[in-house]
Amino acid sequence: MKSEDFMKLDDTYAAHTYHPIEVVIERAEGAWVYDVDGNKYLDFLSAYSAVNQGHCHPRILAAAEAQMRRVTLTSRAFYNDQMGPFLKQLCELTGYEMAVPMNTGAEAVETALKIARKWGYQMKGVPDNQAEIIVCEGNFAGRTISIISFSSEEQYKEEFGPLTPGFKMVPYGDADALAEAITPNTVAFLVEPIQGEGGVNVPPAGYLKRAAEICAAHNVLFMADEIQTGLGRTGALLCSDHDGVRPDVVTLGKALSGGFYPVSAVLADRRVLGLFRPGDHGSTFGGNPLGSAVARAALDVLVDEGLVDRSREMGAYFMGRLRRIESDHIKEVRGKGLLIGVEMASLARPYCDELRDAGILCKDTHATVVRFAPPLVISKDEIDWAMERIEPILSNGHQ
Ligand code: PXG
Repeated sequence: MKSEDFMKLDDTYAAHTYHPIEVVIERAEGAWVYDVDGNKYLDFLSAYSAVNQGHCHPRILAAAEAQMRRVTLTSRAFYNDQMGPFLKQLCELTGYEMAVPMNTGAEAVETALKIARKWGYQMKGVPDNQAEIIVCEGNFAGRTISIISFSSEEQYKEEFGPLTPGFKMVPYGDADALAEAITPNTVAFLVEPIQGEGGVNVPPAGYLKRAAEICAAHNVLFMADEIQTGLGRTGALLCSDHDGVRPDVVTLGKALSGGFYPVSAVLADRRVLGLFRPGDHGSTFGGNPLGSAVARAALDVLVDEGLVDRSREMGAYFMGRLRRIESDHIKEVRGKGLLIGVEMASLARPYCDELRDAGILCKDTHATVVRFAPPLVISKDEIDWAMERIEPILSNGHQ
C-alpha cells in the first residue's frame, strides 16, 4: 500500500480529531523517520517532545524487550520489582521526595489538580468545595473534561460542557495579575515554564521566580507542567531550573518513556503527596513493570548520553542559524534549548507542508508558529543538513 491508501483508511475509520501533515511513517531511528514510499525525513517534532532520546533507542528497546518477557502488568493490587526502583531514580534525579506514576500527560495533570485540592482542604483550611486553581491564558495540559475546562481555546471547550468549576485564568507572563487573582481559597497556580502548544511562548525573564515567590508568600502551591519542557528539552533537566525555581509540584510525561510507552508522573515532597491515602487515586496501568522498566532506561539514556547539555549546545547552534536567516516572512525566533518556535508573518502550515517535501518534519502550532523540536540526539551535521533545506523555504525571495 502507498501513502494515499493509508491516509484514506485513517480518513474512513479514525474520528477526525486531527489534521495531520501528509506523511505516513513506517519506521524511525534516532532523529530520522522513513515513510511507506521510501522517503526519509529528519524529525523536528519528536512526537511533541516524547522522543527526546531519539526514535527506537536501542537501550530502551532492550529494556522493554527484556521486561516484556518477564512481566508487563501486575496492577497496583500487588507490588512489582520495577516501580520502586523507577521512582527512586526519578526522585533522586529531580530532587523530590515522592511521585505518583501515571500514564498520559493529562492524567498526571489531573492527579496534580486532585492533590492540590486535597492539600488545600487539609493543610490550608479552605472550606469544602471552594478550592480555586489559577491557570494561564494559552495553557495546554491535555483533553480531559476538567483540563479543557480551564483552556482559553474556545474550540477545546465548545459543546463539551458542563465544564468543571474551580479555575481562574490570568495572562501568561504577568506576575502582578497572578498576585491579584489569589484569594484565601487559592490552592495552586499551574503553569508551563514555556508554553509549548500555545506557540512556544517564553515568559519574561524573572517571571517564574516572582510567581513562585508570590505563591510561597500566599501559601499557594506552585505547580509546573513540565510534560513538554522537562527532561532536557529546553537545555536544562527541568525548564524551571533555568530560573532557579523549585516548583512544589512537577508533572512529567512524554520523554519519561523515550516514546516507547505512555509513562507520566507527578513529583512533590511528602508534605504534599503524603496526603494521598489508599483508595484516593489510582490507575490500572500506572506504575506497571513494563512502563517502569522503560522509564528507567529512558532516564539512564538521558543522563548517560548527556542529553541535557547536548540540547543546550545544539539548541544554541540551531537557534543562532535560524536567527541569521534574512526574511521578512519571519517575525520572531524564540525558545530555549531544542524547543524552538519560529513565528511567521502568515499561516505556518504551508511552510510545514513545504518543509515536509524537502525532508523536514515539523508541525505548525498556534496558527502562525513553526515549531522545531528535534530529538536531543540530533548532531550538528544533521542540523546543517536541515538548515540547507529550511533556509531557502523560510527566507526572502520565497513565496
Ligand atoms: N501538558 C503539556 C504541557 C503538554 O504539552 C499535555 C500536558 C498532555 O499530555 P498527553 O500525554 O495527555 O497528550 C501536553 C501534551 C495532542 C498534543 O495532539 C499534545 C501536546 C502537544 C501538542 C499536541 O494532543 N502536548
